[in-house]
Amino acid sequence: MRIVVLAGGIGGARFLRGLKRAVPDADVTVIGNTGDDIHLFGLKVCPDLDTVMYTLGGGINEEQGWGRTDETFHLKEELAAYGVGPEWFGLGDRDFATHIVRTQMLGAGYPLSAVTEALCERWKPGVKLIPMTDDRVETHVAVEVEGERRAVHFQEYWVRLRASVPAQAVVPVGAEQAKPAPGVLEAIAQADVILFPPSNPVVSIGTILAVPGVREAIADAGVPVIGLSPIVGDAPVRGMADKVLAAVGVESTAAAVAEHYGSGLLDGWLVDTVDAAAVERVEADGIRCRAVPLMMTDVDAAAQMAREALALAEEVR
Ligand code: GDP
Ligand code: FO1
Ligand code: CA
Repeated sequence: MRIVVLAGGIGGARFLRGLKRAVPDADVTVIGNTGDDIHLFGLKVCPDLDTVMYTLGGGINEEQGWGRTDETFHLKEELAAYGVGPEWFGLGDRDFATHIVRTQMLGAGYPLSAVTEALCERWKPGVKLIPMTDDRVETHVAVEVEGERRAVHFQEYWVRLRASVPAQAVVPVGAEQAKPAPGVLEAIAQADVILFPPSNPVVSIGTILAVPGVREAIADAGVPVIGLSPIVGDAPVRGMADKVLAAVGVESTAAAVAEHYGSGLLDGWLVDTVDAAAVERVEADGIRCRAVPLMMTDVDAAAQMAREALALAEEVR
């Protein structure tokens, strides 16, 4: 079975680990969000690609959900001693190596997709991980700080500001000109099922869908497209997705997120059992909906969610 998954960071990665356990022999292609990417200290950092790679490769810091296990921060401290920041973004020593290798290969002329493949030779994530595009796309957030409207990089909004200032707009800068990376449209066209894991609908999956051709390819693939809600009990399970949903005028409920994707894109939607009341509303919109446990408390729980998603795919096929 060929499965395509559009993934952000933590939510996407943890779901993928469950999917691999549920269907170990499936051929899984992951289209990763690169809108969170940031250049720091002259290095290209790809948080969502790395979170997927480290989580599936066994190198992730489990508690944090991002960054490396067994990490130290000597380099960051030395940079700070020179007064070189930003101090608000925690790059560890082990993680730095990934960004150095990536930046070196990009400098030598390799596209990000080839670099990602090379990094995955070490981590062996058991999936084909492709960035959504080889072109530069950077999510910026329009905020108002002290009465003045300005745009900040997504990481500054998320990590430094902790989404504590209202987001007025979320813009994937460069997306309109971006081309899907090699293999993205091919994987979608050849998929037996397409899954939206419980990733951020705006700044993870929304950004991938903003790359011209991706949304159309998914709609035209003619195979079940199944999503899992990242919103449980009217709030994000982790993080601040409610803030960026508000910026695009979507309420923070499992049903509203399904409607945001729409029946033109989604065939099936899983909500958590606590949101069972949403099933009727989602189905009224023409999207088949089931309420099942959606908390990824461990890999087995994530695997069970993957099984439910694949079962729903068979139901709508
Ligand atoms: P990020 O790039 O690290 O923010 O990760 P993603 O975009 O892939 O996923 C973020 C989303 O995952 C958040 O909106 C969370 O609500 C959601 N999420 C995290 N853990 C869980 C979980 O156990 N269950 C569900 N349903 N959603 C989760
Ligand atoms: N998230 C944080 O909240 N604080 C950090 O200092 C931080 C550093 C960091 C370094 C590498 C990396 O791959 C991810 C990192 N993240 C950090 C997570 C990440 O940037 C965001 O949580 C996601 O991009 C949000 O979607
Ligand atoms: Ca992310």
